Amino acid sequence: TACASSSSPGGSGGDDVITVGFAQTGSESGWRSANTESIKEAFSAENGFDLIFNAADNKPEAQIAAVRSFINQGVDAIVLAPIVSDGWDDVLKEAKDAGIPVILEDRTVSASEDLYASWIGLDFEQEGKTAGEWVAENFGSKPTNMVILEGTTGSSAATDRQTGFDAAVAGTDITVLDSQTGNFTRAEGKTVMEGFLQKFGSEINVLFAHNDDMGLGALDAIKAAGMKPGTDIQIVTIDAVKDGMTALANGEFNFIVECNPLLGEKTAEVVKSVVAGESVDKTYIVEDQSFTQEQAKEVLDSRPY
Ligand code: GZL
Repeated sequence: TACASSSSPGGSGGDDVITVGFAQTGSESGWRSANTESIKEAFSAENGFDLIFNAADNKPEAQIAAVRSFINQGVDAIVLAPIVSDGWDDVLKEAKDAGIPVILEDRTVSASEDLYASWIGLDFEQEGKTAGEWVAENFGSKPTNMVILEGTTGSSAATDRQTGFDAAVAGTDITVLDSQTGNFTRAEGKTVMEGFLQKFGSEINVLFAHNDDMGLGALDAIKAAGMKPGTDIQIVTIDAVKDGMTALANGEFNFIVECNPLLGEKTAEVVKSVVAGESVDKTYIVEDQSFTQEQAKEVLDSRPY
């Protein structure tokens, strides 16, 4: 005979264990690794969770399939870091119909907000604006050519960072020679930067990379072209992961805007409230900061990720 099922809709643990399906983007960057670690640490057994983890290898269709699988497993809640903003309406409706709350962390979706319980994220538009303000302050008054390594096409992180950046450099004497996606990865950042260098070479004064990892990939291409990163081409990035902050401290990057990946604790707190039927805010934005080369030297050894 079937044993008594747990009190939660489909949780596989004991009565008060919360079974959570976590649909992560993949492992595309240093930021992502830190984010995954933060979530796994917060959704531990000793914190009362049974976490089912899926990394979708940066493939939106695989991530949708993962969420559908969590619904079929009857988890108590789903945490989702959506690779791209669009395409979520159907599967989020299925989760809602199954009575399974969805909590977004990191990036967000374009679907109607009644299809998710809450979003724990970052102000990507402000991150882009802060990066753009640095470029405008340091280059805006003289003719300046720049290239841009965009994040994953269609992700809220890339879209909103670019929106903020564009607003900050509007009206300056800065020309964008080219802007292409490097999909937030080092490898693609390097390849796209090689293309930029073949086309524009020493005409390029500034590189804006939507994340450290693409900027780190670009470093290899810039050096291979016989140019000095941080001097011949000044580089501004977003994330502030250890390798990025190291490049900033040693003068290869010029400015980094932080994007805090440590979202696990807040996300776990919100999941517990939602599962307990308590009301939660629709949005929780985690604070960011920014770093110059001098500031990076000061804090490098104490950075948690
Ligand atoms: C931002 C996050 C982005 C990071 C990248 O919150 O979605 O995805 O900036 C990561 O490093 O790949």
